Amino acid sequence: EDISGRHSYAKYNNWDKIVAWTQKMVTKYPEMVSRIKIGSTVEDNPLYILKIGKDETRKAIFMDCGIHAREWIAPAFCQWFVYQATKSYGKNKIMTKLLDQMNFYVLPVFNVDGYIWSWTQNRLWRKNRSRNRNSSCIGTDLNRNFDVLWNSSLNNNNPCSNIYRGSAPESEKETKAVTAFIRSHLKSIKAYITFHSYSQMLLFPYGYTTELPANHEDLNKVAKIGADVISTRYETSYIYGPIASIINPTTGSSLDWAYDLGIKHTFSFELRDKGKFGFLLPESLIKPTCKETMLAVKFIAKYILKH
Ligand code: ING
Ligand code: ZN
Repeated sequence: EDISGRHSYAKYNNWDKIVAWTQKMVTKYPEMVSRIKIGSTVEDNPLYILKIGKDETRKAIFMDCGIHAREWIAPAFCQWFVYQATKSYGKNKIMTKLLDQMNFYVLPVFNVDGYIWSWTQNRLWRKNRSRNRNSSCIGTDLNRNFDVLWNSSLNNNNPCSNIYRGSAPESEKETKAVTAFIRSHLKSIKAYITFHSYSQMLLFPYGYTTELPANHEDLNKVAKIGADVISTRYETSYIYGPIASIINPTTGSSLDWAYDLGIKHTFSFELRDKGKFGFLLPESLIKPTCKETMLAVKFIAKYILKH
């Protein structure tokens, strides 16, 4: 990958470029963007959230990208989202209305240490980079580390597994930082959206059971329209449904945790593609992927504003 050169929305950006970019966005849009350090990683990298919008008391949507290191299209989307939101404020009617009435909290890279590792050492790394007791294997799967049926027999307890749950619920600094932030903003946060790749799916709770949540009809409707709207741009086909039935039963995920905490609209995107390139999605597909995804995210935001 190209380590030199400038930040670009049409390229994958390494961590240093993303950090510089967060600062640039604050400088460029001081009225609309602020950077919040919610914690740091094992390797002492900062966890930054960009807050887009104007004040605290309104509705908010929390979005995170890059909980898994190798899913590079996800951080690329979070950057694109911030870029489009700020750029179209005052120009695009819908985005202006959204930003006038709600805040977006965007965590562009959740798993910073893993992301750096995927750039420098192992492109297909998934977990974070924390050391494990009594094992030489490294890393916890942050999306199995949340305090939601963490202890179930479904959740993997082998530190060498790619889906290792960690030593305890919220054992990881990254998980703790995110849960603390969400808990302390729970009054305003009306939706939680987490971005992964790949498979082209729009998922919602539950992962931990095949039982349906109380507002299933509502979630299913929003996901259906979200998937439909994605297809309008490039005919990209998405499937949608509850994690447990669409993928498989999964405990300890951020999506279920946020839902059971009380955020009744939680969604997980599996972005492009369906496996031709998989995690190694070519840079030429970043923009189209971001553009179509933006349509669904805007739809969800509009829905949240109305309800
Ligand atoms: N897939 C997700 C994973 O963590 C997922 C699927 C999403 C499960 C949300 C639970 C909640 O396994 C990828 N590709 O990481
Ligand atoms: Zn993932």
